[in-house]
Amino acid sequence: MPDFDLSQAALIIVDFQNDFCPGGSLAVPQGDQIYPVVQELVDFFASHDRPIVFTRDYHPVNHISFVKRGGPWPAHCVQGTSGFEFFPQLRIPKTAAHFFKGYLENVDAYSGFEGRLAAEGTITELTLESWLLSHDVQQVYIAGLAADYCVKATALDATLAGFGTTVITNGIKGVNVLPLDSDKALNAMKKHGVNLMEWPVQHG
Ligand code: VGL
Ligand code: ZN
Repeated sequence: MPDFDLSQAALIIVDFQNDFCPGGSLAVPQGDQIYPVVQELVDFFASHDRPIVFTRDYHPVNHISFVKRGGPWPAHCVQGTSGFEFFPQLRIPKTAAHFFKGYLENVDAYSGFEGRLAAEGTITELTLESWLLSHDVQQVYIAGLAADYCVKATALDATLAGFGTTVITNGIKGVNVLPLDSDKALNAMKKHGVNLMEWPVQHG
């Protein structure tokens, strides 16, 4: 077990959804392989009673980022489809907070900090930044998909908002539209003050 001061830390799991995993419509190569690390992170933060946040793409069928609208991506994470759902094996604590993003037809959003709290079947006005601050969070640990898009955007926004930010390098995978995109993303994050950490997996 890693032993560091978690007393003001939260975990953010970015977009670990079926459509970003092998078999999904916008599959991140080996996206499913982050599962053991993600689950251990979730269980570790849960066992220390620390806040856990899940962000998810929640796109309408006609979302602006889709190819049919002139955007760069195939349709993915569409509201009401299985592609939107979490990676099936993932066990999610009941106390976790859920943030949805990209839910308006004409607005795309990569960063979880552009999301809003989804609670009791509705999307509220509450931003991730306000939610974290109201839970006295000063450090965030981030894993999920995709390293070169939503993880990167979330980590950069976290540092901009003043959170100590650590990305778990073995808990992310990139789309790599170009082969070096994930390496570039890691370098950009480092340059902006994001810490990179490999999570010591117990049984992965
Ligand atoms: C993402 C492309 C389009 C991501 C979301 O979660 O990284 N990438 N929408
Ligand atoms: Zn998307």
